[in-house]
Amino acid sequence: MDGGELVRSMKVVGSIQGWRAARTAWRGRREDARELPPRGPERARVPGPAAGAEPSPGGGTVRFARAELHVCVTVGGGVFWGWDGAEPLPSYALDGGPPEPDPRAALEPDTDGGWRVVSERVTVAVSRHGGVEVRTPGGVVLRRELPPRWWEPVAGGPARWAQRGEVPADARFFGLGGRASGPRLRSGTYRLWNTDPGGRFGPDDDPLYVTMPVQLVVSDAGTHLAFYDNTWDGRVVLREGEEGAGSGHDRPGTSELRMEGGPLRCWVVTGTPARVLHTWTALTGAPVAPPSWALGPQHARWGFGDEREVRRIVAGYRERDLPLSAVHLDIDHFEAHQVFTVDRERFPDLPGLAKELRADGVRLVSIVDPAVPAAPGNAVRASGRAEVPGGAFVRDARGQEVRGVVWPGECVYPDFTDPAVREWWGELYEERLAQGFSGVWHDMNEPVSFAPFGDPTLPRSARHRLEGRGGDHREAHNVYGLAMARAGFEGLRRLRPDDRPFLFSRSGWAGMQRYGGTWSGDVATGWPGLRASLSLVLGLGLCGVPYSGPDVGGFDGSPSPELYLRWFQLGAYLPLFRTHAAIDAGRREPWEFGARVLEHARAALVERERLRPYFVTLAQLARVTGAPYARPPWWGAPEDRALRACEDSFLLGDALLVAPVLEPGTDRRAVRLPRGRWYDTGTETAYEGPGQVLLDAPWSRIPVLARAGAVIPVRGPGGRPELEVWAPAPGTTGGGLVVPDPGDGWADGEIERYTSRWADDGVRVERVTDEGPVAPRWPVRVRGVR
Ligand code: NBV
Repeated sequence: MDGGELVRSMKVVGSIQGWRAARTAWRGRREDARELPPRGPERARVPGPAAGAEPSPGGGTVRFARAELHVCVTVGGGVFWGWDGAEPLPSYALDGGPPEPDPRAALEPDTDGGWRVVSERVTVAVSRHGGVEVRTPGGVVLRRELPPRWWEPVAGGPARWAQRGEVPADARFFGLGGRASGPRLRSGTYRLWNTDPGGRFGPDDDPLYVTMPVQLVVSDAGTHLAFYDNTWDGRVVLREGEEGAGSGHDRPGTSELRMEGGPLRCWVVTGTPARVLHTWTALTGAPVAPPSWALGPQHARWGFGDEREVRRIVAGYRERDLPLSAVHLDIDHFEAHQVFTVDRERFPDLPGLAKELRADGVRLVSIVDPAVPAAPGNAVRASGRAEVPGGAFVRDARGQEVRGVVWPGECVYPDFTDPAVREWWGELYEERLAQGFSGVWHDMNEPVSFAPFGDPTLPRSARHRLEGRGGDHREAHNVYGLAMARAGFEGLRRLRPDDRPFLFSRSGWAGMQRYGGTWSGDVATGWPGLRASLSLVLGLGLCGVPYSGPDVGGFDGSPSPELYLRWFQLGAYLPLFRTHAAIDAGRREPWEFGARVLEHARAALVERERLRPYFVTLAQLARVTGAPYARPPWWGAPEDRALRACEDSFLLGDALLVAPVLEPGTDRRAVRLPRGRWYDTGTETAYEGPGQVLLDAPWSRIPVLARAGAVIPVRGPGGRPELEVWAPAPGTTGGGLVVPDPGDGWADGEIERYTSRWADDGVRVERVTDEGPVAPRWPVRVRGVR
């Protein structure tokens, strides 16, 4: 079948699908109407006045007339509070149990009739009406939550609640998962409900696939992260504050969270951005480092068609001397779009193909969709019914398997919130491994069921096991992708205990970094889509998910050569560097856009490979520290307001400042520099920050600056590792951390610490050890010395 035929056949399938989708959407709506009747009259409640308090480790419980609040400061300096008996567990976000309470923190009466907990890193004050303030040790307020409000249905059922918080007038909001309009989240409403926007999305589309009730807030007073551990549907209304220009009439920034149900509990973590991310990933789990090959260039497309085309693409890279690390096969390699199958006509010998590509240094990655065809002959469905007690699939309140419509037609959905289902599903990856795949790419796991109207997902009344507690899709929806990632990750780890799994997932929630990364999803081809793809990577990184990247070139249509090139140049500096496109979109191979684009795309690919040891270092450091590889420019200087406003560049680790071109017709662009000396890596010209400089951005490269003193591990001539060292500014010193590749197993990388300084004979670089400074392990090349 050629591409045209494929698109046509998809349209025919589309019409049958359309009819089925309409039918399932109606059924879902009927089921919801029966099981989730309208809430009816509600009673509003506020905590009322404080009536007393009892201390407990790390804090205590304050009793109010109509509610109670438990506050606890933990050893890492994280603050937890929960209303009405809400405790840290159970939680899908936390990695194991919560940290221990800080033994030195205790609840004590405050001056105004309230209580407070004073600890080394943070003070929490509870007002006598149930407001909660988080202050720095110096007493500056970082966040003030007003007393919450609940609305309880008179006839029973989950209470809705709202909590309004205030932050300093100068504060800026980031995070909330992957948002296309950021990275700075402007005043507006952001929904917390993982959603496939359908087809493609631009900066105005919200919500998207990964939403999280995680806010990172940066202000002059300090940085904090607030996490409302609640998986239900909700909305966050953000309003940036205004400063009264010294008049003393500042209007604080506000964040109002309204949830449809679930516990009212919150974690707040304070400190520098680095400290905040460290504490956050200590709480929710270390980001698993992808194997080194997954830090190289990757090529995907929906609709390669057959193995000949895959070979043609790989040969195209090789013949043109373009590095390539992996090729991803989409749903078109399945038999009739059914997960865990192979279309043997088009891919007669997948293990053979995988072996052949592997010999060329190219891995195969497979898409995995959660929906399993409901057709009686489907082996996965039969096994899910037979092997999991009670069956593996989500059921409705009357015990019937819930059906949805996806690519293979009518489908059923594994209930990944059941440990037995996760275990069963994980075993299915054996088939993928046997086909020769080295990694997996989870798609459609919001989860999606095509719907001509309403929400394209499962009915809200669908039942889930929720680790044995039982509940419905209102609670399980947002963690469906997270739990699927856990199933895949743990399955792969059991099946190949010596290999670190490579997994990335379209949907997810707080904590997904424990199992892998994510990607942009179907970002619209166009300059706004290019900008949105940077916003997503930066926002997710601040929520603890450091490994992600866009569909380079955009998902749909055909980018102009210029747009493709600029996307490619940005992608080369992002953790997941992968071209991808829809089945009916134009080509995305670097040689399809003319000789000029090919030459510059090659330069970007070569530079990415040269920087591979640096990416390995960043992946290992992310695991240990939680710091994302790609960070907003204010990362090291959150007090610099001009940097806080800067959304068109990012820091790659500590050493590099990357300034992608995000607009057409550009050959120069302004770059805002953090303090200190920075070298344009293209010309080695030095610039002094803080401030703004205008730099050349010809088609051949985007501005990338190196921090003076930086020590960057790179692949030198002949592929040998070397240290690229950028001369410190006179009178200053520098340095950097290097983690040599520990391989694709579970060995922890050993962190090497280097210093750089001027000595009589030039720039001297030393490795710091317990025994004192020693010579670096790798050859050193000094740059930036004129
Ligand atoms: O599997 C097909 C596509 C995939 O190429 C894309 O990357 C995913 O985001 N998938 C969505 C399903 C089809 C969407 C129209």
